[in-house]
Amino acid sequence: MTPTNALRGAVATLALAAPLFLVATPADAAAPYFSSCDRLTRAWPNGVAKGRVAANMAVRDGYSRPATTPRAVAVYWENYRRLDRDRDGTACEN
Ligand SMILES: [Ca+2]
Repeated sequence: MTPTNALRGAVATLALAAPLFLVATPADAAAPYFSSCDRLTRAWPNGVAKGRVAANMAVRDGYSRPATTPRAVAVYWENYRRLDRDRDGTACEN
């Protein structure tokens, strides 16, 4: 294989592989907007956290364990600007 053919092969391989990075997962589906913690906690009673570390911190601080499923994390990132006022990584802890 000449260097040019090797390059073409590499480019073709990348072109085939690239779409694999674009496959959407369920967590990527648009997360719902919640205008208030009152509304968010109807769906997520303990609030939502950006990850397990933040959830553990909420529990250490005396709150119920917030949800950290992929969907809950997506909900966190969609709503944290309004609903995680103290920016501790959990929205609507209670
Ligand atoms: Ca918070």
